[in-house]
Amino acid sequence: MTQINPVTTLEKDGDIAVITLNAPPVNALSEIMREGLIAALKLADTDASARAILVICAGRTFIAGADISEFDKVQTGASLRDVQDAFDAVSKPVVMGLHGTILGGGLETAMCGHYRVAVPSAKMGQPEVALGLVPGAGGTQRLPRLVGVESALAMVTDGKPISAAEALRLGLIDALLPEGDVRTAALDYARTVKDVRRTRDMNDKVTGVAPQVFNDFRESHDFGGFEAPGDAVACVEAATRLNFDEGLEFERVIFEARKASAQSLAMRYAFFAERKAGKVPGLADDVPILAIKNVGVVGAGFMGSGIAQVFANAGLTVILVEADDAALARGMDGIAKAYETAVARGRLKQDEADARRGRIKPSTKLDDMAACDLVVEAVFERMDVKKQVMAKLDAVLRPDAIIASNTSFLDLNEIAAATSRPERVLGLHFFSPAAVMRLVEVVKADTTSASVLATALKLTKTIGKLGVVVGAGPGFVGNRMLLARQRQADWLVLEGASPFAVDKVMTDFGFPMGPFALADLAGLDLFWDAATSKGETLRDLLCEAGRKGQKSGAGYYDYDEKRKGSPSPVTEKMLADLRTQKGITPRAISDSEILERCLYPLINEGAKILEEGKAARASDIDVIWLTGFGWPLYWGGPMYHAGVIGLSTVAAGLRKYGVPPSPLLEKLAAENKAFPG
Ligand code: 3H9
Repeated sequence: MTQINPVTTLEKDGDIAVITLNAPPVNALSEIMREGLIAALKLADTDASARAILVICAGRTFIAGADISEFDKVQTGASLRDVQDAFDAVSKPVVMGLHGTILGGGLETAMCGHYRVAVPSAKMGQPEVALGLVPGAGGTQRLPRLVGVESALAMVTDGKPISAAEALRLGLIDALLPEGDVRTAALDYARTVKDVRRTRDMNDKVTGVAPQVFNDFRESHDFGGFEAPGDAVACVEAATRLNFDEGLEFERVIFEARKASAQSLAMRYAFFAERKAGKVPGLADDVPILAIKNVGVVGAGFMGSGIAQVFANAGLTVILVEADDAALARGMDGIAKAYETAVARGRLKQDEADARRGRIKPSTKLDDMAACDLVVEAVFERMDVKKQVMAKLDAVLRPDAIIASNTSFLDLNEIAAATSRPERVLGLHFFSPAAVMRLVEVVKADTTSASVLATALKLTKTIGKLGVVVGAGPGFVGNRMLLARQRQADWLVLEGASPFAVDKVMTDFGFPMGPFALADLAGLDLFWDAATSKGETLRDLLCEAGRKGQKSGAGYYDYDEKRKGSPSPVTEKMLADLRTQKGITPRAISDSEILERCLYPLINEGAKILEEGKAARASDIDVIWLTGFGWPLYWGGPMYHAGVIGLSTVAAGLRKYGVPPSPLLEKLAAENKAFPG
């Protein structure tokens, strides 16, 4: 065996030269990998005793893409273009043996080989759009040559990987191998191949494609504010009107422009921010993790039922407890319906749905939870109710069991103190709908032990969620910042903006909905009490009039039977009356003022959260807003975006609108710095 460099080996197996790349964790195609691969291809090609070449990767995956961390640096050494040229120069058949996640530059490299074979569990795709990029190593030119324009357009614009079976059907790979050892099966395949077959020379599927195909595709797809998918379409289109080398050059120019774009910078930041979020400063790697097999959920309302499904979907047995039979039956009906819908929409097979549903055991007795390793309470959001449930759970559960609260706003320290085991209490703040939303704020009470925190974080991974650790305090991170925005939004409408204009500015910025549509969705009576309502705010007035949001058919907006909202003249009239009552003469408010007043106080609240140590890093706050609150990915998150605008601009804006900037924001603005990642 020849060790070409630390990550590349070349060896002979009979008359096949085997190149193995080995750069854990995901074999990203960094400079050393590119150099090694090129050198190995050259050497294998000159070996007269080798009839064909097999390229495989060690570890959990074939190349998962170009090395994203290199994109911000000046590129040195061999480029991915050099890699492509090296493949094109080889005079022997090259087989690519694929397993794991063959993504981006990984798939592009695979397509440089002459034959591709994969195990059934392999997944492959061009996810560059998720980083604000287009494929930049020939993907937009080779993919349509293999799978045709229609499938290539879908893959480069939605970025979703396809299965190996689908890849075989489309012509992206040549054979499915048995699951397991790729090397042995791919070697067998390599022994059968005879000819060199370069993808660049396969022009059938890109010849004679009518330009209308691309116009139709553009017209039938809405990419929202994302720029990259449209550019990717242009690159695939280029494959049908330019020769291969011209097409490559066209793609290269667009890739470079995209790499330097604000959107791609923000999306690459978000990629690494998400991965950093799982690493908690001060939490040692060797903290004991407790085994969680049996879980319980108290409260079978919408939230509790959703959380129960999340656990059941991940293979855990769940006891779902509700106080009375009727409420329990309603919860279980809702769960059954959710699984039926999943089957009807083809997202789940019937037997899998039945198995998941069967893992949720209904009960009206907390005592049935005695064997649970962890219980989440999802009861009514009121401190006295929460404390009562916590105390009861404390009495029923094993002393080593963990109790988690799903409170979204209440003081977790007070909740933990209602038990005799405050070190085993924490918050697991799921977002609604729990089965869909990836984010879970893992709330650390002052007393929560390191082991309990580490266990909860591991659990969020097991159930396919993204756990971000936050400190206890009203609203934790996400809702606390949301409240800062809502306060400004409420003032804006009193001063003269319509709620619908505020929402439009937010949706134009890229949020899926604005603050008032969001409030309607959550229910306007969430923090409203008829007994104490003073009728002093628009929300009070709406609730008093029975307009409690989407669920009651009206809130800020009027809703039709399909829950589609339209601006309501009733709300406008209530608002006008409220202004008169308060002696406010409405003024015209510009879109830019609305935008600044909705964003800057939210950023300011984030700065306070950082100052108070309630979030470990600014990027954790960004991840929370990106995954839990619909912050547009291409703006990178509020704290990142503040850095792009400039913190001094944010501080000046806050002062202009009468909001004192936080000391941290002031300090960083004065030093001309951004929030530290
Ligand atoms: C591209 O290829 C452009 C080309 O078209 C043209 C170029 C000219 N680079 O996610 P995980 C790290 S763009 C560098 O936790 P998983 C990651 O940061 C790229 N690092 O594991 C983490 O590091 P750490 C197209 C990368 O099992 C560690 O690996 N490709 C890269 O949950 C483990 O990652 C993509 O967009 C990378 N490309 O998921 C694929 N990928 O341990 C992006 C990962 O220090 N990657 N790392 O925190 C993924 O989607 C997932 O990482 C993957 C594994 C599915 C592969």
